[in-house]
Amino acid sequence: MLCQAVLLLLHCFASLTLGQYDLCKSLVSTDDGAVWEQYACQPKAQSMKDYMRVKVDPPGITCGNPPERFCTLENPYLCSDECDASNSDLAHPPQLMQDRERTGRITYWQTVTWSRYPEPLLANISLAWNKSLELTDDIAITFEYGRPTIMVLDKSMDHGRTWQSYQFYADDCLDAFNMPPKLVRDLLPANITRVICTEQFSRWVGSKNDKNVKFEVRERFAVFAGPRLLNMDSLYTRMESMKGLRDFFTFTNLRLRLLRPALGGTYVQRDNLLKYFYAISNIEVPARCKCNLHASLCLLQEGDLQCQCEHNTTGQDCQRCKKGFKAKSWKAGSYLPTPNGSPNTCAVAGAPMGGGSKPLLPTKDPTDSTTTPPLQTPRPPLTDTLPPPSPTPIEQEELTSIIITTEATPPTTTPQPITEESTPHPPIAEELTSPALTESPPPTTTPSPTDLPEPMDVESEEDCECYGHSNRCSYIDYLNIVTCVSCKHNTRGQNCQHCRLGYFRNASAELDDEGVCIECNCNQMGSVHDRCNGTGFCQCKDGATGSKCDDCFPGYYWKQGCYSNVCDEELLLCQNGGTCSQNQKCICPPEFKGVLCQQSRCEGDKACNTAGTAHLHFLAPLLLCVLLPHLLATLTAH
Ligand SMILES: *[C@@H]1O[C@H](CO)[C@@H](O)[C@H](O)[C@H]1NC(C)=O
Ligand SMILES: *[C@@H]1O[C@H](CO)[C@@H](O)[C@H](O)[C@H]1NC(C)=O
Ligand SMILES: *[C@@H]1O[C@H](CO)[C@@H](O)[C@H](O)[C@H]1NC(C)=O
Ligand SMILES: *[C@@H]1O[C@H](CO)[C@@H](O)[C@H](O)[C@H]1NC(C)=O
Ligand SMILES: *[C@@H]1O[C@H](CO)[C@@H](O)[C@H](O)[C@H]1NC(C)=O
Ligand SMILES: *[C@@H]1O[C@H](CO)[C@@H](O)[C@H](O)[C@H]1NC(C)=O
Ligand SMILES: [Ca+2]
Repeated sequence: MLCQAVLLLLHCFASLTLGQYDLCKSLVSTDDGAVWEQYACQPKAQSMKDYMRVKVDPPGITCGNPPERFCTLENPYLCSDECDASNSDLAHPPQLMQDRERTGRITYWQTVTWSRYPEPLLANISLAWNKSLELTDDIAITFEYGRPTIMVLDKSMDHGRTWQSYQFYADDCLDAFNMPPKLVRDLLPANITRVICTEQFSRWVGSKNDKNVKFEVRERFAVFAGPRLLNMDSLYTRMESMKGLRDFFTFTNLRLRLLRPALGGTYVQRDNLLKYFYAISNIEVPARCKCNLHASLCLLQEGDLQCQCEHNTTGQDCQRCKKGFKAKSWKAGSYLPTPNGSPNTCAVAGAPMGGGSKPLLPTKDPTDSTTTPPLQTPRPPLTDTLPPPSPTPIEQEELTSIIITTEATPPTTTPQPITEESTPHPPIAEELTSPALTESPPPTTTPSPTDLPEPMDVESEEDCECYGHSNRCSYIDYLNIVTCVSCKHNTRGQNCQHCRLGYFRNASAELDDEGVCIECNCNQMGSVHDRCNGTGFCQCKDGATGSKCDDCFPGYYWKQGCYSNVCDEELLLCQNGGTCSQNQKCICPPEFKGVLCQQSRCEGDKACNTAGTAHLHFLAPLLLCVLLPHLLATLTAH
């Protein structure tokens, strides 16, 4: 009965904490007694911002020395904030890109403003780990006052000796990099490692609406594992077979090259350069240590992350055999065959080369208590951010048989907090600076009427040019401009020379034509908003395409908007004889269930014999009871 209780407990822990390739070895009972089985294993995904070293360039790019005032793009007249490096409440040092913001206040690194326009405002952010890492989810960089209109993400795989571009970002890719704009989802599986330029994260949408610039890892994984990453086996299989795929996600350093700040959807207005700068509040890098599938733990030691190598390998990345083992027998572990992979253990010097996927037989009596490792208690997730994309549950039979784990000790060193949390900003009186005369077009967000003097009607006709869309002008003393009022025919602007939002310019009509502005007519379900660009193209939601966003990309189906295919004939095949209905669902034969009919309905040992796991039935409850004292000791010690 006790044994059953422990089994139950094990069950719970296992299903909470174990994913695929989480274990390097386990003790299994066979006809010959208990033996160690070895598996390919990898550490869990973590939030790597905790371990990164940040450097910004050029020197003097961080604001506050000397203290400087800055404005915002949304309201260029409101310049109430100040950056002062000598005052901890008003300083914006680089560490604020990686802090945990425990007080709930958003903290950010900020640069000087673009006061030296037209000289470009350039900044480099270098992130170093001194450890090979593998991305497990999207990199997300959060910009607080608008995303840059041009930037590049670079990576290095050799500790910064050589660099390569990872992704280009621009509001106009052709103009900035002479590259056609692309989306990850447009890439074919064979091209998924292609370096692209994307416009998705650089266009002006307001500084509050979308603050993140991403490097899309999840979307690339989804090409192989399906939209919800359910078919991880397929991804892991590709990792082994597709040249360059694993390396594509591997890095030791990252570098952001910021080349032009947010401009607020228009061009640079030279008379108010205090609203142009970069501000980053967070850099999220979800990744795992690269340990060549030879370690399930990666710990901070002497300031650096280190794989805790198994399979008689050693080195920071478990990249060679331990002393006393044949150097030439080293091989990275393999994800194949699924689900446990191959450990490719190092061969003892003097012994024939081996390894492969065959489990190694034990050399010691596992019941000898001195060699029996303690049960590892479940580690709490290290981050509260993105979960590792490894949802494949371990088979039930396996759970009950896997007891054991690595010999490594749990982390004792935890990352130090980077800075002391500074106290919140004291409220600063809002203040208007002297008004700036804007070059046309005027900003779409005008200062609130209560802040501005009333415009006066203009009597003289001569300054009032409205291209026939209005016959009335106002003089705004405050801005010293004459502007048309009540522009008709869906026009707007100082001279009614622009189209209202939601309309675009009719190329074949003169400026004074009543039909000069054509309605965008964006499909409500398919587009992000009802505005379009100068040639009538709407901005489409994920999956939608066409000038009005009323079509779907391949791999998506239309149902009041575009949704990713649940199944198709290519990558998302319904399994076990299921048929795909309108790309929306698999119709499964009665014995199978799951999105892709991948799961058998029969549970447990009710006449469902799956090859490969059969030997695990040999697990003797006796073994568990032998280990019970250890289990209980470990459990109660926490
Ligand atoms: C950023 O890094 C690149 C590549 O090393 C270098 O060419 C450039 O001068 C750097 N820019 C700044 C502002 O330091
Ligand atoms: C990087 O890590 C290696 C291995 O842990 C260590 O020997 C080396 O000193 C580290 N280098 C730096 C610059 O921290
Ligand atoms: C994908 O690669 C093929 C050849 O490898 C090429 O013809 C095609 O244009 C590529 N597609 C994209 C979207 O880069
Ligand atoms: C590693 O080497 C040690 C010492 O020779 C041996 O006891 C152990 O079983 C080996 N482990 C593996 C996974 O081969
Ligand atoms: C564009 O302008 C031309 C010339 O005035 C006019 O004939 C045409 O109808 C306009 N197009 C639309 C879609 O309004
Ligand atoms: C509008 O967008 C379409 C599709 O993205 C593009 O081909 C066209 O050049 C754009 N027009 C302008 C004026 O930006
Ligand atoms: Ca922060």
